[in-house]
This record gives sequence, structure tokens and C-alpha cells, in this order.
Amino acid sequence: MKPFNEKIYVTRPILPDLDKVREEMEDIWETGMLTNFSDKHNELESKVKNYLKVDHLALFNNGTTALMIAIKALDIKGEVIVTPFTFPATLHALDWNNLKPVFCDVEKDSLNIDPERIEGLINDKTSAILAVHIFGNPCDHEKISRIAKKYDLRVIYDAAHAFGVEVDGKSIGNLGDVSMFSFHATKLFHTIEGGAVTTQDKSLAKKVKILRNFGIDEPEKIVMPGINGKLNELQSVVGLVNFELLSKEIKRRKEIHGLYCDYLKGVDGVDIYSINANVKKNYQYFVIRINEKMFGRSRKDVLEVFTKYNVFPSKYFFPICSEFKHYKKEKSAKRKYLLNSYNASMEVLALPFYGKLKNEEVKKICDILKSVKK
Ligand code: T4K
Repeated sequence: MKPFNEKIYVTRPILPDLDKVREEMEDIWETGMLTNFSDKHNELESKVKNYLKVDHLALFNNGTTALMIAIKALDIKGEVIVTPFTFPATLHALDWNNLKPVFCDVEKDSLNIDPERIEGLINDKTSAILAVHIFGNPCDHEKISRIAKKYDLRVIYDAAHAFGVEVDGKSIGNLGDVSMFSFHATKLFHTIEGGAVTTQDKSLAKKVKILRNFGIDEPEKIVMPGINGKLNELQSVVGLVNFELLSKEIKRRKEIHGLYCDYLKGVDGVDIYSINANVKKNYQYFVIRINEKMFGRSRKDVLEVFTKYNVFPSKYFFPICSEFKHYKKEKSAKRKYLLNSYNASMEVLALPFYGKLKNEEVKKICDILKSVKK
């Protein structure tokens, strides 16, 4: 097998037709309004809100700011129970709000926070649970919600990977007290950089919007110390044009998902990550785990071979957040308490997955992987 001529990345963004972008941009040039909640922003905000079937939605300039503000708006103190198996932004959003993380291990298969372990971590300082719908796979929201009610805790969902996901017929953005979405270029739906906060709580939504705009409620009425979380008009245009391409992208990703499953079926030591039942999937990632004992080779070996062939999958998420310098001093960060998360971080591999990937490329990626097996 020859290496690919061009690099095959873990993902490639939807790139809209430039003429379409230009057409929309002309409106901006006419009005001269480049940012500050102007027409394109407002149009996108309402489109995304309808698509996600949520009560309230605020667009943001990125998912991290969105999460920081969602947490800030809850006005909580003390400790927050959180998964270590996530992107650094999840943890940092707590730190920027002066909240102490208490790490809770994930379930072995879903890789989402394990509700059975949450109660044991609750004390009188606990104020919230911050759970991530990892790889777009919904957390066990019913169990989480039961625990939260019992102990009067807020529930924050990092739904960065879960754009458009529905569980038991319910929009993922309507779970918990508040949710955050990311519209980064590597996400299924993107505005280059961007994000959103969703909630069912009207007054919380108002606060989120005020915090996003320097704390300005009305002109000359600054009611709290907000920051700048605004999405600009140019990026909103990219969002609007990308929005039209979304269903086609999802359809194609579903086909690619099927191809991967067919080619990798029955390969000992390659476990395909699966999404829970009763879920309308969004096909954000295609994730496998390399079980070294069964496969005969480690994930490191696999990555080395892929690199030779010009293929660049991602070790999402390695290392786990509890092993970062800033967090490893926490008592809850000890590896022995977080073995499911740690093991996943050593085995998981997100394979190239995006609409423009060709069928023969998917096959070749699988052939390369199979060729590594002992
Ligand atoms: N919470 C969770 C659970 C998250 O996963 C994230 C972000 C956040 C919160 C924070 O949301 P944001 O503030 O980012 O909105 C990427 C993304 O930068 C990050 O947004 C994302 N999660 C994370 C899972 O993935 P990297 O380090 O993998 O990015 P990078 O630059 O290595 O990109 C991966 C590949 O994608 C590249 O090899 C090539 C391709 N690519 C990338 C970019 C940026 C393109 O083809 N075009 C591009 O413009 O983090």
C-alpha cells in the first residue's frame, strides 16, 4: 500500500461555496455593521435555536467563553463534580470561575460521567455537576437529574460535541440547568470559531446574554461584570451558509460511519465506540479503542504506522484533565480513582471522519489499521 499523497486529518470543516459567502457578505458591506448583534447574528441565532428545539439560546464567539459564562450565570461557589475525560476547556471554565473540580470517573463503555459514582463525591461544598456528552453520546441525564434534585445541585452540560443530538425524543440542549455547544471549525456545524448557551430558564438566559455583552443590560445600565462573548457578522454569515449544508454533511457522515463499521467488523482488539440507544445521532466523530492485548499492538504502534501513510487520527482525549499540572494536586485526581478514564485515554482513537472523505479512503484507512494487527 502506498501512503496517501495528501495528509488525511481527523476532520475537515464544511467549506461553503465562496460565491454564497460573498453574496451574504455583500449585505454586511452595505450596512457597515460588522458585529454587536446585527442582522446576520440575529438570523443565525434564531435558526440555531429552532434547529436545536430549545427555549432560549445565545450565540457566542467560542464554546469556551460560552461555558465560562454559563457557569458564571449560575452564581455557584465551592466544588463541582466533573469528568476528567474531556477537552481542557471543560475544566478551565471551572477554574476561571474560582470553582474547585472534583473528578468523577466515567462509565467504562459510554465514557460519560458515571452517575453511580457521583453521590460518593458530594459534600456540603458541592454546588454542581458538570457533565460532558462525550463524542455526542448523551449522559445518563435521568440519573444525574435525580441526584441533582436530591442534593439541590445545578447541572451543567458541556454539549460541545452534541449539536442536534436528541435523546428519548428530547433535545440535548434542554437537559440540566444549562448547556454549551461549540461551533469550532472541527465541529459538525461551525462558524469558524463559535458556540452557544442554551437553557429552559428565562431569567438565566437573560443573565447569560447580559454577561456576554460586558454586563450591559440597557444603554448606560451596566448591571454585572460581563465580558465580550459576541459572535461577529462575518462568522455568522459562515454559520448561515454552513447551515444549509448540514443535513447533507450528516447524511454523508452516516454513510461513512456505516462503511467503517463494515470494514472493522470482527477485527479482534478494535472496539467501535457506540452511542446509546434512543439517541438521534449527529455523527460528530468516529471513535475506536485499541485493546492492546487482543490487537497484539499498542495504540502508539497504530499511530506510528498511520503517520507513515500520511493519516492523522486523534488521541481524543489524552492526557485526561486530572493529570494536568494544574489539577493533579486535587485529591480526587489520583489515577486509582479514575481508571476507566485513564484506560480510555490510552486506547481511544478518533479516526478521520468528515463528509468529503471518499469511500476508497475509508477502506484504505481500515486496511492500514488491519495491517498493523499481530
Ligand atoms: N468542551 C469540549 C468537550 C470540547 O471538545 C471543546 C473543544 C470545548 C469544550 C471548547 O470549545 P471551543 O472553545 O473550541 O469552541 C480541536 C478543537 O480546537 C476544539 O474546539 C475541540 N473541542 C477539540 C476536541 O478539537 P484539536 O487540538 O484537535 O485541533 P487541531 O487544530 O489539532 O485540529 C484537528 C484537525 O482538524 C487538524 O489536524 C486539521 C483539521 N482542521 C483543523 C482546523 C482548526 C482543519 O482542517 N481546519 C481547521 O481550521 O482541538
